[in-house]
Amino acid sequence: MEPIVLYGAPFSLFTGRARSYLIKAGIDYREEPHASEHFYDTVLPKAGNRRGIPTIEFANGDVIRDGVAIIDHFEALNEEGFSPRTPKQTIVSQILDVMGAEGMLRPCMHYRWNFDSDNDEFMRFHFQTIYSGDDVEQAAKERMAFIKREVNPAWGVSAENYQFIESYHLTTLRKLNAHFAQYPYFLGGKPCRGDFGMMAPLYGHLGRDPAPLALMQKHAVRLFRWTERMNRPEPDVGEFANKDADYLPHDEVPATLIDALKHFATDLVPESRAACAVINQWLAANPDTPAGTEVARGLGRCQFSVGDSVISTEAQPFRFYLLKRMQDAFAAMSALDQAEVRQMLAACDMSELLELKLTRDIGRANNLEVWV
Ligand SMILES: N[C@@H](CCC(=O)N[C@@H](CS)C(=O)NCC(=O)O)C(=O)O
Repeated sequence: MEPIVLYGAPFSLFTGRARSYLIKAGIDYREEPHASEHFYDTVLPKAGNRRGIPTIEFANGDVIRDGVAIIDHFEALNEEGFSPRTPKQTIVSQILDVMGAEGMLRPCMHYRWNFDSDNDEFMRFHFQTIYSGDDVEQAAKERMAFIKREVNPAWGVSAENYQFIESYHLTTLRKLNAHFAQYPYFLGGKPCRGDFGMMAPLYGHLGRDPAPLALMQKHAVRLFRWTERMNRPEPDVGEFANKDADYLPHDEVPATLIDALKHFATDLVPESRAACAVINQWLAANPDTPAGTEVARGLGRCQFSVGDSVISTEAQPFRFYLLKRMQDAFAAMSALDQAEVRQMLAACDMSELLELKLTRDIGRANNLEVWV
């Protein structure tokens, strides 16, 4: 079979999820930049005209846009081989997928854009690779200035929050380092969907840009090793005595992971609560939105507090598209399993995630997320 083409970029956040999946699933692919006539003329119209990486193209011309949709496609063919089967592990894998979709955008953007002396040359090179034509330098410069000026504050990265973002990230490094000192992957000896999700923030930005990479290598070598491992076809578990290539037995969610989730909850839960309210207000104000309408990336500003920090950011519906999978999986469980999951979620301070629901479902059509 001819290899598929992965339109992506080494420094792209969301490409990290799909690339790692393709590697671990043994799928033959070639990665290419999307700055080509072929991409714009032929691929983009099949991608719902929403330019985004990752997008894949099969030899027969079929296209899938969106990292989660790419994994869904192959997982359906692969008997959901990277989904744990037991209740607590299922839920944890799905929560990590939600975290990976948007949960770490603030550290990702802060450590990329506010450390120019470390990152500037690196970023200029990479941004030039996403343009073609005569003046890629100028195009890259304008794009980078736009992100600093518009995108960072829109996503809650502003000077009054730098300190919070840094202390949150250093805790993330510490907690995940402790976890990956014990286990090669989040749930033991094999990656789950949540591992792929978490590669999005933890590789393309936080595990690769010069400033945050130096931090990760200094404070979290075992987490750094996980980012390497996730991009290799072999299990890459040489430093571990236990080489079982499976999820932990007995539906175990280890204490090191509970501890990390508890930390993630401090920011994920209030942000999801605030975003849910804003999006539901939007839905109430726009009841006539026809079924099949594309879901916008952001639907208004939401505000929430973490400790002393007040964060204002875009309310993004995509996280609820993924969160609903977790809620649906929970709803399908027996009362006994639900009780175990509830106990685990309480230990992670994440019980509320079961309740945060949009009043309208999100589906997919023509390679876009749409209102059902
Ligand atoms: N939900 C999408 C998000 C993809 C996305 O936003 N990708 C960014 C780059 S990491 C992008 O393509 N931005 C617009 C562009 O480069 O044209 C996914 O998970 O694949």
